[in-house]
Amino acid sequence: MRGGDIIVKALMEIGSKFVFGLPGVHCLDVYRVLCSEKSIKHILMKHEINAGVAADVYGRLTGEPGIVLTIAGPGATNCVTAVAQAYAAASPLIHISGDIPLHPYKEPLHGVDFDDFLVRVFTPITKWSIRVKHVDDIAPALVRAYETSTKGRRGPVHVSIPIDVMNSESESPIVDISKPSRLCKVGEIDDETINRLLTAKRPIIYAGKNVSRYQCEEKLLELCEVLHAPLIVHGRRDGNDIVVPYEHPLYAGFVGGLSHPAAFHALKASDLILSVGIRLGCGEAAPLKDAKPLGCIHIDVEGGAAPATVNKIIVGDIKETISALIDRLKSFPPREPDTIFLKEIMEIKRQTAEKIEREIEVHKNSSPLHPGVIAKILNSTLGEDSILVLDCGLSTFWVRDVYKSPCIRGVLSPGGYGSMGFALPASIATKIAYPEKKVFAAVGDGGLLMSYSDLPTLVENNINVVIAVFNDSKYGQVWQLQKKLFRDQFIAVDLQKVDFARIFEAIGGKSISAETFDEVKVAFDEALGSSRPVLIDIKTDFRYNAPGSELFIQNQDLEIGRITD
Ligand SMILES: Cc1ncc(C[n+]2csc(CCOP(=O)(O)OP(=O)(O)O)c2C)c(N)n1
Ligand SMILES: [Mg+2]
Repeated sequence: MRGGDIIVKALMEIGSKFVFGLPGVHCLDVYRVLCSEKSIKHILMKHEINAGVAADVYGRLTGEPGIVLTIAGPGATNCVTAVAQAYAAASPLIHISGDIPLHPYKEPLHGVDFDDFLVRVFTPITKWSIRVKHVDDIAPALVRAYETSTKGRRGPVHVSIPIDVMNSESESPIVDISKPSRLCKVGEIDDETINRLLTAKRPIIYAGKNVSRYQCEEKLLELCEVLHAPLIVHGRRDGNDIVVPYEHPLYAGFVGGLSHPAAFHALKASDLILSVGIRLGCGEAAPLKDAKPLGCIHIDVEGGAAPATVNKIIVGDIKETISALIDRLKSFPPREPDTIFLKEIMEIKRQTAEKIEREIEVHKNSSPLHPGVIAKILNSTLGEDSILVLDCGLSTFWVRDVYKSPCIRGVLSPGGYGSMGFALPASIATKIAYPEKKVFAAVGDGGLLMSYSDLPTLVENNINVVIAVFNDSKYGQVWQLQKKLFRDQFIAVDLQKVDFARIFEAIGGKSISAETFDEVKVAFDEALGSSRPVLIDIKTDFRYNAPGSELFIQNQDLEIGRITD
């Protein structure tokens, strides 16, 4: 067996069904095997960053590592942004790259001066980065890669395989590859924990992205219902880390760099926080400092340095631990809900939505279209069978603020790393992971210009997603920042008017151009009913700042990172 055979066999053993990749000389031996091995489908991406984003999103949605395959040097480094984003998003991903030979000259093809430079590039943005030195070490490395990326806090790993290692024959007769177990213990729930939860007057649940990475939003909501506890989730500018049905009577909203007033009130007025899937030691955990007077009970897949307010840490598999907690709680008489507290939160939630609604209503017939008006149409167009994928920009902030997901996992966004160019490759992976869902991507013209090398991928594979381009010929979000900070002076925010509809037509896709409310509505319905990928090019206005900037509570320290102590 050659290196390529071992890699493909190992991928099959760990259950991989898709590889997002782009070939070249340093990884050609894998492609030789993929020619005949049909149980793994290779999706040819046209830029490695898009391949990496697709693998990240596949991992986020399925809990199984997304696989990205690149050549050495430029192929691998083109993937850096995507891998870093997967790390920030705790997304399981295995990046396999070809690599320069074991003992190269300086400046070899696709290399620089150090034979281990890729290992070093990927070390700070992965859970594990390794250069495999012998063909017999490939299988153990990939098995360990699987285990590392899926255990505890999930994340990306990078395995680089020098071309001479990949192209050599294994001399050992049996290549032992077996999928490692992912079993994680159930967290221990003691009587005191139960007692505290049942006797607190205003407990709330604060949930972070590990809930989503372990696909246990349903269990989380059940826990909220058993405790009559409002749910707040960690959120980002680009969207929330966890998505539950917006109208759920216990869902208050998000806290983070921007906090929804209802969620903020819930946090401040609560007397006990049950935090679930929050990573200790990072900004996500900062709201735990507000846990007063009874402190915080914390459940996650790993421990860490906690603020003094956290007085109980339970480490275990999130789903199993929540289930065990629900079972214990149900064996006691239910706690009495604090109806005044719950009503207050829901009233603030209602009023906030109403304010956003009023602003949109005023602009319903403005031209070019207000991004919020477009976002509102989505509320009546998308449903429980849809996943909305956001990019990063002013227009998608509007969608974030206006769209009310009717279901769990109904919205996907880049997360804290916040890279533009997410929505297109993410929508490709979303449709591959959930072929039965309708997938709708909302992206700015700037975001699409960063990723549009993979528009042909939609057509080639007939991936029937909808790509809605909010085309304002601007880096709208940066224009808004400059308007506020530079007193109406602007630089580097104008974009050439690009006719994306014609570009997509030229690639062989179906396009619709829309400029009015009615045209957009008709276009959305038509596109969502199509069996082909459809791009909708919508002329939009960049002059309306997202409501979040005024209505939501801003915390600069959490938004950008630590500024002051
Ligand atoms: C890779 C990357 N580069 C730069 C930025 C900074 N940035 C954030 S939003 C934005 C403008 C986005 O423009 P567009 O996609 O057209 O959306 P709009 O704001 O116009 O709606 C920029 C440049 C970023 N987030 N990611
Ligand atoms: Mg724009």
